[in-house]
Amino acid sequence: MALAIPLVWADDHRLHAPSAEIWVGVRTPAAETPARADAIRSTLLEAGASEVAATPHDDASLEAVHDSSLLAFLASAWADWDAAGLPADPGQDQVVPYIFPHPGLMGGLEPALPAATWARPGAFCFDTMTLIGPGTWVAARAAADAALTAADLVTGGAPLVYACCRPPGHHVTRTAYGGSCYLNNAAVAAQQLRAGGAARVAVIDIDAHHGNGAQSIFWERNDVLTASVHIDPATGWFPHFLGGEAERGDGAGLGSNLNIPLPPGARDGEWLRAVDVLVQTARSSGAEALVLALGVDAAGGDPESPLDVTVRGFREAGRLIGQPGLPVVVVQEGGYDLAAIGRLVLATLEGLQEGHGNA
Ligand code: SP5
Ligand code: ZN
Repeated sequence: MALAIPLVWADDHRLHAPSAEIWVGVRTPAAETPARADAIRSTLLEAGASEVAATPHDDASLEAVHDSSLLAFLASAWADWDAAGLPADPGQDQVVPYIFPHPGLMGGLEPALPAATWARPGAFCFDTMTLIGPGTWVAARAAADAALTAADLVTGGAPLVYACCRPPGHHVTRTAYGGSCYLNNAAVAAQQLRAGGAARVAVIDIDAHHGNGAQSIFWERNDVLTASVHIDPATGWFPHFLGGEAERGDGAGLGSNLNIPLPPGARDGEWLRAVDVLVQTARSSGAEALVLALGVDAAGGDPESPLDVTVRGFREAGRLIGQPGLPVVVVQEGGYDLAAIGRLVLATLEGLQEGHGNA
């Protein structure tokens, strides 16, 4: 049976091709590469998926979840870096932060935007691994457009749509980027579903890493439930400072955030029980539509996580998420095993279609 879930695609993802990540001060090979999305696309097309081109959306859709100062920084960061001569001296051709307005530095004072071009990235970026090159903004914008296009299709009545977003997005907060992410595609999609008339939406994040971005963006809101299963950051994994089960939201959003951290080596059984809890929580929250932040880096063999989920596990996760019969916007997040990424995404989408029974 051909895959009935359409693939929303933007060629412009290839314009973002970071040559490295700076990790503990060392230049290491980039894990988040153009080959990832190209591998997923060819697997899905082979499985008979139809392809829809991402359509451009205006900045209002981004401003609903991101500060305009973050958007303005991202849009001009590389051009500013280049204009400041940094590619020639000291010889860094991508935007990398070096000083951060750490809360312990500022003591509660509001940081002003630094005059020096090389000091500005730290005001918006929380790690050293998320580099900006000449095509990063156009690519990140295209990924958000893919998520928005998928959300529009779902608002228009499509039951299940997959957006092949790259670069990924789930680590980005309202004001700060990092974790190989620049714009929070899943949050943008959730907000777009709300604007399209869904009274409540749930973001279910099964990427191996904590979905700290949507957690933060919707922290005080109860119209968007955020729920994430991930490698326990307390066992030594990114994003290190967030992702514990005590984080439940605040104010009106208290109880509308759910984290299920798992230990290294967790396999299908434990992971699927957690996925099921996320799905049941989304269902009982009254969500009328779901956003699935689909990272496949929880798979055994992925270089960026010690979780040990199989292809069958991902298929079953898809089935569980499809079962409530809610419309789902699927947004691509991580997954770094190039040999496996296509079949992991395909298995999840096949499971989703099967569980939904209505694609
Ligand atoms: C979207 C997504 O999955 N982002 C996760 C990024 C987590 N990266 C953490 C990298 C930690 C250091 N890895 C060492 C290998 C350096 N190439
Ligand atoms: Zn991840």
